[in-house]
Amino acid sequence: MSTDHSTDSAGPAGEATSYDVASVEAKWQQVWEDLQPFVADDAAVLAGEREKRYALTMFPYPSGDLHMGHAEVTALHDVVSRYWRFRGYEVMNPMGWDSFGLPAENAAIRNDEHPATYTYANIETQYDSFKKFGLSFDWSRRLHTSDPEYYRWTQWLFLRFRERGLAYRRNSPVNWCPNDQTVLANEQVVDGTCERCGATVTKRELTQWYFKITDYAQELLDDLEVLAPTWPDRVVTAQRNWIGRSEGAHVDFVVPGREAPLTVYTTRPDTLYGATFMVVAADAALAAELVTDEQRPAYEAYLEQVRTASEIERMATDRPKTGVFLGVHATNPVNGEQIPIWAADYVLADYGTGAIMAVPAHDQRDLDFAKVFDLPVRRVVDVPGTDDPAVTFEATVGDGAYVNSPLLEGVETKADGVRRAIEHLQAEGLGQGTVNFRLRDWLLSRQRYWGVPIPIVHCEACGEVAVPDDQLPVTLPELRGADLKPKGVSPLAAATDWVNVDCPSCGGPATRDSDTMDTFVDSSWYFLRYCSPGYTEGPFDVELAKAWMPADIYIGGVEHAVLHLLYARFFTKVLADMGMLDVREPFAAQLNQGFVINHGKKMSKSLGNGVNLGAQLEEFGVDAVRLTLVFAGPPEDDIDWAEMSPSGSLRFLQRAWRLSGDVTSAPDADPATGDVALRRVTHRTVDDAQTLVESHRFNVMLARTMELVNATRKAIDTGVGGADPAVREAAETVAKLLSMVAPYVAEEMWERLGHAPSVAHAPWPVVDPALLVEESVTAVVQIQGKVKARLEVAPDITAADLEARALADDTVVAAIAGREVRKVIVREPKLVNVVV
Ligand code: ANZ
Ligand code: ZN
Repeated sequence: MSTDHSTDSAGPAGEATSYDVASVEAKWQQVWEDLQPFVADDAAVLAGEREKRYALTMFPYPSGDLHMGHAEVTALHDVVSRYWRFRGYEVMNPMGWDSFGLPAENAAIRNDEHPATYTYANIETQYDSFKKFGLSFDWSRRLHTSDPEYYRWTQWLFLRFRERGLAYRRNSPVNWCPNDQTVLANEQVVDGTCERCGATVTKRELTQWYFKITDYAQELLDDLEVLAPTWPDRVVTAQRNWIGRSEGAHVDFVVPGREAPLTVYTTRPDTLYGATFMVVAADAALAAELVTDEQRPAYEAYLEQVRTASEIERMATDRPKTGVFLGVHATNPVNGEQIPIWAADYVLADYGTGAIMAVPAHDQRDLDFAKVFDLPVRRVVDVPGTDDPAVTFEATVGDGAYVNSPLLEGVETKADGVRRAIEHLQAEGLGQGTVNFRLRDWLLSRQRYWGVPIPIVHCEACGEVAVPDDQLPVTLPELRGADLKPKGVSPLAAATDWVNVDCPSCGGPATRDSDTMDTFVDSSWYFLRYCSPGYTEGPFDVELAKAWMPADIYIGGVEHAVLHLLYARFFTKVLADMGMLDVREPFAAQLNQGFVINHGKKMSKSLGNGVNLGAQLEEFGVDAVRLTLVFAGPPEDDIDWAEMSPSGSLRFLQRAWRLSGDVTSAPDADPATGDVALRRVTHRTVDDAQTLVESHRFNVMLARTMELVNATRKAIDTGVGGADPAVREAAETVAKLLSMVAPYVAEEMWERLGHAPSVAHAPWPVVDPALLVEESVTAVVQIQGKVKARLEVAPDITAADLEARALADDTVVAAIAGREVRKVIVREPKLVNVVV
């Protein structure tokens, strides 16, 4: 590759003033291949020789080659991983592929290729790209979830979960994607549409496998407190909302002529006197049971209408309320009133008890319904400053004095009212205080081909029979040439040779379960397999997992805030209960990167604004692209590639590299004999870099590295000169800091500075505290001649650095207040005057 970005011609001694990016990349790839500098040493961790750090990044789906998003997340991740290695930790930094699943299967169908062919070809492509990208992965731990050696243990885990009552089959209405022809977990339905393809999701009655994640609802919620300090707020909040704990009561309403009462779940038992009707979910079995013969035709017609409505329509709050009277009444337990029971679709069958008491005065949905069907509205809380909802048709929800509620006379707050009401209900045997969760059990079976076969056999005599452990894995049949298009039943069901088996229990004729598992099952434990990827006695070596877990950081996309992270937490808790782990949370800290966008928009095929990673690497080289991504801003922020300057990054890298050619002292020169001013800059930079990397401010760490490059250049050209040992110390520090982001040029510098074999093996610079106590000078920043800020800066700060420091200062930014900066006059090190 030619680098037309090297602006300088030959230097004074006729030496090259720029390096050739392509040949440097080729050279170091080979060295790393031979050295394998990043293989984690299990023995060192087991023996307690070194403290461990487990750096984890979300593993990719093998659909196509790597893109800018992968480049960003892995570039950020590599900073942390390399930094920990420098600091002397034994670092495990593994990578693998989430290689089962719908994306691969759909792409394979589109390209008329077998999913395995497509998947494994893409894995190789991505593997090569990762290597070229110079990442410090431990490739000896590579895994693919679609390998039988891996999914054997996914099946094994399923069977252990089943033994513990945590995996079970039941018949119920499920989310159905008519396009992918498969069921979806609640978590995969986004605003009523399929997360994968966007089709509107409908409901179907099917027998499916579930994981009983609801058994862990409270613990999954409670432990968010533990994670809150080190996990992004939005992830913690999303999980908390998804688990959706609410406190309320079950209240029993007697239905004359029916033995069992009609139980509702309510968060407002204090509004019982205002319950003027009841609503049962139209599609709940209860509605069909309660309806009178006379009302049955009307009910059935309505049910038909509800069934064809999508979940989005049903959940829309502004949608006109519909429903049908079931012909029966219930008795309000606090005042004995007979209130009508209706069926409607705004009550959901699978939440609470699938039935509610409607309090139209204080719940807008109920009020809208009452308005349509002309049902009574009775206010029971007089919220100050509001009018009667029966008149305004605006439900009130605030605190206020209870009215029309003999039991709650004198009570002033909602909290007290709820408490008093629950006490009364419990004392009278009319109800119970209770806790309700929005979280449902995790539906894990899928009617698709490219996944883990469920290791169950169905026998007429014995029922459901687990495939014995010694017969695992139940391998996925190849089905070459078979039609894998979605048909509503798994393609495996048609593979008679595979499906028909002898029952493992009685030996009679039986059939295999033909569903496959949701890919989120695979990714719920891959981080444990990395701890002992070749292990054959179980899913992972328990001792090694105990030694390496938890992952000390998990870096990846915020799109996994709910699904993957919740499932992985669930698996970890179950495995801890099985005695196989001694942590109950898998990921100690988490970082979500922003998106790489282009011209203000998300990159997409239809907009034609995609940026091709391969082309960027061709043009600017790996280091410049990585540096651009990491330098762009805080890791959580989006990066607009159109506003980036990878050519500027490359120019900076060339400048840094030139330092290594200007150092003339010997590799073992004692820095203590060098220039103190430059040493101060170097040591301050290292000290700050530690804090900055640990707080994930990688971009600022790079800015400081750039300042160090400037200071070193100044020392060489107009200061102590290249022979001073402090210049060597500074240049070596630049190489080390840069190696976390731009490993190729860093290696090249390191070698030119007389070291071998790799900067990855170099020790982290030891900060001398004596060099941190620094006489600094106070620089004054003025705007239009008025003093706005004072900065403590090094006496030898360059004009450019001082200007940058001034313009980045929070008070100065605030004082500029978005106005255009016309001119900046710098008198280093004491004055900056900004003209706006
Ligand atoms: C009476 C009431 C009066 C209610 C009032 C609210 C306000 P969260 O907080 O989400 O748990 N509800 C219960 N089951 C339902 C279902 N299957 N489908 C739709 N709505 C249902 O919400 C609980 C509240 O949502 C319950 O409290 C119930 O309405 C409704 F002034 O009961 B409430
Ligand atoms: Zn049998």
